[in-house]
Amino acid sequence: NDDIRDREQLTPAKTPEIPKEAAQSPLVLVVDDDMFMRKILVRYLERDNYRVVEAADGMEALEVYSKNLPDMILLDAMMPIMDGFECCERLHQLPHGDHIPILIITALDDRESVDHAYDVGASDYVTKPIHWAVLRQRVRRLLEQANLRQQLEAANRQLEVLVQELHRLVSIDGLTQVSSRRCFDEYIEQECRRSLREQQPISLILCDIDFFKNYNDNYGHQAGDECLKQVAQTISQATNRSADMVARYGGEEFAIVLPNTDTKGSINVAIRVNQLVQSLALPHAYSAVAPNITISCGVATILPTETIQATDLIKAADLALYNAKANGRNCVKF
Ligand code: GH3
Ligand code: MG
Ligand code: MG
Ligand code: MG
Repeated sequence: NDDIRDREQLTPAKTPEIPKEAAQSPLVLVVDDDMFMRKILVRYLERDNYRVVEAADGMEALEVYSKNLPDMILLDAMMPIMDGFECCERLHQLPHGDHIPILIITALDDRESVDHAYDVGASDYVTKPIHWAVLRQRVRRLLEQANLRQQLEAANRQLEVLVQELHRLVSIDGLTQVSSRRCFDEYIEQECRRSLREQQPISLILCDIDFFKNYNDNYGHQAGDECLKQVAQTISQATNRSADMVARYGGEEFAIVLPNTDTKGSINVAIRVNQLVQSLALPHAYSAVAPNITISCGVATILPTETIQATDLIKAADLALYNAKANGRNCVKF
């Protein structure tokens, strides 16, 4: 029953239109223990411009597959030692094998065999004697589907890269490379909720550059931008826990979120930040407080409750910053 239904089709007058011109035509693995059957399949496929590799049994199929990584497989069901069903299952477990299209070719057309073929992951099923017109369309269809799937996967990977890039763009402040305001807003809410659950204090430091308008007006906006970058970097260096977040809160204001940090700890961080910025020694001849760039810091700590939350923490830090400005600048207020 390994016969061909229409032997005349072996030598058709018409030139085949399958497949289209491609840089490299698809590679098909033909697995059949019947050499005659194999040769006919190979001939048909080659006539349709496919490249073909062969295997005479299940074990050989696994080897040839791994060596050549074909684009699809025509797999005979009834073979000694390892039948097509087991071979199909094993092929899917090989590297790159999970989505390989497998077309099972068999004389078995009882319901159990058909179900078995699909259960072990065959893409499709054709019965012997082979109807070549149907087989070639199935081969083409399966290769098209596999191709579409690959394109879809590639598009998905590109999309993932774009989403990551987009996420980076909205999370990081473009000028200073610290976290963005948007990121800060999300993070402080999230960490306040965590602090509430874990009954831990959370602190916030708001830093504002002193007399920065004067700096811009006298040194120029570009020098101002450069100064912002350096101050942002310095503030980042002053924090050391991975949960600490430095963000650009506004134009020349930076926020430092300090989860699990009490008043004493956060004041220490603020003092360190204030001193590090001073020791940067960026000249600022137009500051009324020092001959170099300085910052004022407002510190606040809360132990969140159902009613005391992120907005209260921000309000308190903002008020402390106002006090630091009112108290002569270049200082830390709580
Ligand atoms: P104070 O000590 O009270 O904070 O005085 P100040 O001059 O720093 O405060 P003010 O809020 O009046 O000025 C802030 C300035 O920060 C105004 C604006 O030109 C400048 N600024 C805000 N964002 C940027 C920025 O992205 N780049 C530059 N170069 N300057 C900025
Ligand atoms: Mg067989
Ligand atoms: Mg300001
Ligand atoms: Mg300022």
